[in-house]
Amino acid sequence: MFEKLSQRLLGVFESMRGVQTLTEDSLSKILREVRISLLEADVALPVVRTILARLKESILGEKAVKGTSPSETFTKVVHDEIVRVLGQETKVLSFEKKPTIILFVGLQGVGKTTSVAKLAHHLKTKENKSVLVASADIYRAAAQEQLETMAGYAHAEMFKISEKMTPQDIAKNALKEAKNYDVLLFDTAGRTHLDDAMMQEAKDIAKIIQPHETVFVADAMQGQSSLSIAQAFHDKLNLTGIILTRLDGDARGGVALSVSETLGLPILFAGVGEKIDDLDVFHPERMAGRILGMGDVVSLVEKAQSQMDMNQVQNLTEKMFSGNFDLNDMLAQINQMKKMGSMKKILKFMPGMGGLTEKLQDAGMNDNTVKYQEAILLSMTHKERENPDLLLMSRKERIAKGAGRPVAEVEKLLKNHQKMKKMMAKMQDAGGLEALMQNMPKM
Ligand SMILES: Nc1nc2c(ncn2[C@@H]2O[C@H](COP(=O)(O)OP(=O)(O)O)[C@@H](O)[C@H]2O)c(=O)[nH]1
Ligand SMILES: [Mg+2]
Repeated sequence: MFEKLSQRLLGVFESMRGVQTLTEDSLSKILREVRISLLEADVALPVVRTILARLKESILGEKAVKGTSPSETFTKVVHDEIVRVLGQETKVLSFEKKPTIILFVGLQGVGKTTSVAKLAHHLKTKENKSVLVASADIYRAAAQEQLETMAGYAHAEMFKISEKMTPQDIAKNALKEAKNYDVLLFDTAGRTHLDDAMMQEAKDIAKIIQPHETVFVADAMQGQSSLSIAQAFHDKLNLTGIILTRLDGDARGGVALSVSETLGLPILFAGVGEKIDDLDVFHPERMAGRILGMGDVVSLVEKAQSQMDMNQVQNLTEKMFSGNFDLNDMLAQINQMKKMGSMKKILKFMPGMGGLTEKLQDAGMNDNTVKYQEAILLSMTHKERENPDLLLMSRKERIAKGAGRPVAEVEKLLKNHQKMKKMMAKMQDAGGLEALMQNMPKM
């Protein structure tokens, strides 16, 4: 869905090729191009303004990095900004409460009922949760059957309503039944337009079920009108997150780039089709990568930066030796390795450390596996990388799926991390840090 925006932005970067220094003039010309790209993608005007202001600030603030062209630096700045407007971090739902109650709201036809069933499927298969679904839609003739059928695909239980139940009755009774489940997903009726009665009903339901998450479902194809509707729901219901549907369509993507920034809410999931498993966890970083289609340039800039900035290397090296080497550091190290060439190269500079090269190879630290390890690490949350002991089997499976690697590889990475930690201690004993810094060639 971001094809057009992708093409335009890539065109902007392309036009900067060969530019050696960025003048005030050329910068404002380029920013104007970016502005047009965003507006054409149907990004909301206030969000476009925010993005441009921050881009300008970052560009002017960015130290000129020797070895990178303005085009490369600019690409990285735009990438980082897109990650930011998409919500920065992947938001992971918490299921500490039992049952965890999630209320779905939004206009009619946006994909609420479908998303309830998809999320039920996701939670059952990826999170191993027991799920009850319920629908307060008593208005549309087939609404209850629709959810029941789709929930059936997910093998989730559906709360059965009896005749004459009001939406409020359904809320009360479904809540009672949900005591035996990990999660209650509560679907509501929508109207084709904003409507006081609909809002009041949703408020009544929220008051009864006291949801932990109130999710607004928005159709990415509907463009900017979704934003004011979302805002109206937010004002009344205190939304906690967004599900964007129809990202498989040919929408221009503006809603995705506007909704999180406008409401200050995370996009939790993206609907990417009509089938039960067409629901993806929304990763801002990966989405930005997809939009720009050029993660390589981003790391290229980082590579040059690291080669120029020995402080950065020193910081990481110090961390390596600190004994608190967690998976976030491992990820940072993988990034460093990509920039620096390889671990071997670093070790070569350290007297007496040559032998460790093989051991690192044994521990899986060769260039081929690094790519996969990075994918696995990126599929974890920051917290999980901080404390890998948190990782239960179900999460490991999910991480494996997210990274497109077998679970055994996730397990192996965790073991390798333990090994590395030990190895770091060994290096410290050899007085490696100072030796490393002294022998580092001037780059
Ligand atoms: N292509 C596509 N269609 C979707 C998606 N989500 C929902 N739909 C379709 O949109 C239509 C309306 O969905 P529904 O869940 O009934 O919307 P509700 O009125 O908000 O409950 C159905 O035909 C769904 O199959 C999606 O992510 N992609
Ligand atoms: Mg529905």
